[in-house]
Amino acid sequence: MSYEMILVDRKEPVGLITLNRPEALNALNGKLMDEMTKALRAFEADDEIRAIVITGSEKAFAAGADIKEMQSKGYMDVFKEDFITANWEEATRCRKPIIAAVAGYALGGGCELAMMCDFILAAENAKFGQPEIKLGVIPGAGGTQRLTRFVGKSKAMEMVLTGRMMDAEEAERSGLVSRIVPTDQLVEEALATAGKIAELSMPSVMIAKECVNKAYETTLAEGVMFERRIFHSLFATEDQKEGMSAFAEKRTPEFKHK
Ligand code: CO8
Repeated sequence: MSYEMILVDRKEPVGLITLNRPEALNALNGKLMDEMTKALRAFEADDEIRAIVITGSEKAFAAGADIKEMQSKGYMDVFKEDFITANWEEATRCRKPIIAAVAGYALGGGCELAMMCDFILAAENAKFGQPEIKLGVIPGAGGTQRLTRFVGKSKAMEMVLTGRMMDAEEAERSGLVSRIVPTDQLVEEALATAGKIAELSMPSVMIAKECVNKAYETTLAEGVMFERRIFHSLFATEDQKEGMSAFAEKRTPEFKHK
């Protein structure tokens, strides 16, 4: 499949999607999001791909939804097309792990897209923000909800109400990103991290992701019970036998991903 606004690389067992609209700091327009949705679906269906990295350029992961594309829309336009659910939420539907590798600006929809991924690796030059308030709107792809869960009410409220950006240090301190890496090593480090995950048993990885995500959607008691039942189910996999036997035999496991 050929794409115009993203680059897609199969680096088995990792799939790499690079947002590639440099003239607009990777502003996320409908076409780019359609392409990303297709690329994510293709990786999801590809048995040789077991983890995904989404990245942008050194200057911008993405400077938000495309303001010029949105500016003339009216209420009935956005209501009728259910702007944005159709092509913005694929990252939240993927069952394979997705790492957002963020350098430069991750603003508005760009920050929201990064937060839809399973975790964010930040380059030293990363800047996160929800500046929609300065445009006379508010975040529309989950920013008010996900940012608040990541960094807590006070910081989320300040960022959403003022549009102030957070640098990588503050983002790490606040729990928005898992770690900071040198800017010129970001993609390499994200691919290496994704590669390590992809070596592990795929059913365990997919199920672990489901369990962590469940923590956002349920009570502690229900979440713990969900985890326990799912934990039990992994004893039906060949990989559980292999993983535990390999430990006992002091060798590296060879997971079959089943
Ligand atoms: N949309 C469209 N074009 C953009 C965007 C954007 N979000 N961001 C940058 N660009 C364009 C600029 O217009 C400029 O184009 P041109 O050269 O044709 O004038 C080019 O990218 C380079 O940008 P700048 O010259 O502004 O670069 P600077 O280095 O001076 O500044 C900034 C970088 C600070 C990132 C600045 O570009 C900026 O403030 N951008 C807008 C950030 C913003 O407000 N983002 C939020 C957008 S709204 C949003 O994301 C809502 C999400 C809701 C859900 C999604 C619905 C679809």
